[in-house]
Order: sequence, then structure tokens, then C-alpha cells
Amino acid sequence: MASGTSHLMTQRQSSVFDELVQIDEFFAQLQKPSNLDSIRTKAGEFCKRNEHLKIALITSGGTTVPMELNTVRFVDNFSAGTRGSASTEYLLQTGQYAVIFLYRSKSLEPYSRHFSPDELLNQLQWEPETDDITVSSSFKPKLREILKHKKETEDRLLKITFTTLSEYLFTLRELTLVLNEFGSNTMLYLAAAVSDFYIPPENMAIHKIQSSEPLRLHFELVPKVLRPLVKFWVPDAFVISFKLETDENILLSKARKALTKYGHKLVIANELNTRKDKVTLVTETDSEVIKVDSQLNNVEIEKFIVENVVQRHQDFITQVEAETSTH
Ligand code: 9Z3
Repeated sequence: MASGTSHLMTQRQSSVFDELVQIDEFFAQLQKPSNLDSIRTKAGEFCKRNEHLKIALITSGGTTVPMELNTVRFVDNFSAGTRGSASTEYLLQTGQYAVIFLYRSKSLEPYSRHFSPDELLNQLQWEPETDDITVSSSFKPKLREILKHKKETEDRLLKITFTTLSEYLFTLRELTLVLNEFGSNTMLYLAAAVSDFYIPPENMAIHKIQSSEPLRLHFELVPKVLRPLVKFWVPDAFVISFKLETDENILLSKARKALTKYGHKLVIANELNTRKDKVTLVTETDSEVIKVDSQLNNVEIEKFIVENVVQRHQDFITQVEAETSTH
């Protein structure tokens, strides 16, 4: 009996060890971004400055997967960054959070997402006589509202960009080193659409692939970093992941599977074409649907998602505090 148990323990320990080695090996073969130290310093200072608040890391937008080391071509995905940028605004507006917004370069950002550069230009008039620039009066209420929110929250927002899959993964890991210090006060809201596939640098063409013949590419699976993230990088944080499918029939079962596999608190399940109108919040014990008619009512579903997760995070903190005070 005793030897059976110790054998089991050894097996379990070795599988955790194997997993860590596998993740380390995966990172070791990727090109490390050169700005990680400065990101860590900036994030550390930002969190210190805001330690009277809860801290959220919101990821947003899609990662690229390069096809060549000297990259001309890459594989990308659909994500516009609406979910992440809108959620960041609503979370900041609660007044309870400082937010690190880790987003795909050139995807949507809080506040500026409300208009394209062209829309903004069309609302400005240059007066040749006075050389003055004026803003259309019909546009002023909307602009005023956005500028007001931007000003009220700018000290609590830190924006960091990524483009490639490896930039995203390295930066995410680096940020968790900072966030881990803040324990259950930290919320991770992982809305970025991160590639599941990549070409290992050792298998990648060095130069632009020539178009002299048809092309067949082989992608390897990206190891699931959510597992070490939940288990080792930020074990005390409130972690929320998103699950995206195009087949509604498998969405909830996949979301539940993710929850069991990674052991975090909440999976927000969405289907590609209805993602602006419906999400399902899946926990270990139940599920809750949030539904809006975004077109008809001019509302954003992120407002309700954020209200919901803020409450869940608070309940989590209260529970952790109660548990620590009884031990
Ligand atoms: C999401 O599911 C996000 O809600 C969207 C938001 C990417 C759909 P947009 O940026 O879209 O507003 O246009 N994010 C996570 C997608 C994802 O890749 N999840 C992985 C999966 O489903 C798990 S980590 O396997």
C-alpha cells in the first residue's frame, strides 16, 4: 500500500515536472523579445502606484504566426480587439481597478476604438480665414464623454503591445511575475485570440519563401500555457479565459473541459458570429447566459460581462480572505 502511494506520488510529481520542462523547452526555442526587462519594470511601477486598487490584466486581439524568420508572410486571425478594449473601458469606469492592457499592435484600443482616424477627421473643420480648427457641434457630446472618461482613468491604464505569438507569450509570462505579488486582488481576463499552431523557428525558412512551386506548411501545436499560468505563474489570481468556437454544439462542453483541464475560475464561451450578443459564463458548478441585442439597443455586451466578473472577483477575494482568517 505504502509503496503504491509513493509510486503514485512520484508519477504525479514527474508529470508536473515534465509539463514544466516542456513549457521551458518551448519558450527556449522562441526568439525572446528584447524589451521584456523594461516591460517588467514599467508594469512593476504601475502596479505599485495602484496597489490600493485591484489589478486586471486584459489581453486583446489576435497573434500572428510568422512563416519566415525574416518575416514577409504570417498567419493571422479575425480578432479586432473589441472585446478586450471595450472591457478595459468598462472595468476602468468601475473605479476599482487599474488595468494592464496587453493588446495586438494596431488592434482596437480603449477610447480611440470609438472612431476611425477618418471619422474623426471628417468631424474637424479647418477655417482658412482664421486658420482655426473646429469640431462639429453634433460630434461634441460624444467626444466630450469619451475624453472625460479617458482623462478620469488614464493614470490607471498601462498599454503594452504584441504582434507575434512569441511576443504575446513571453510578455504574458513576464507580466505574471509582477502580478503574482498581488495575489487574489489580481484578475486575468484573457480575451486575446492566441494561435494554437506555430512553426518552430528551427523549421522555418530563413528568407522569403519563393513562389516557384505550391507551398505546403506544417504547423506544430502550441503547448497550453494556461495550465502553468494557473498552476505556477499566478496561482492565487482570479483567472478568466475565453473559449471561442464556430460550432455552437460543442461550445459549452469545450468550455467546461477547459475549466477542468486548467483549474481556473471561469470560462467565457462565445460563438464567432454571435459574440457581440451572447456569451455563456461557465464555472465548475453552473453556467449563466448574458444576452443583449447590440444592434437594436445600442448597448455593448462587455458592459454586462464586466459587471458580472467584477462581482465574481469580489466574491472570490472575500472567500479567500475568510479562508485565510480561519487558518
Ligand atoms: C475570445 O473568445 C474573444 O471573445 C474574441 C473577441 C476573440 C472572440 P474581438 O476581438 O473577438 O472582439 O473581435 N477570445 C479567446 C479566443 C481563444 O483563442 N480562446 C482559446 C480557445 O478557444 C482558449 S485560450 O481555444
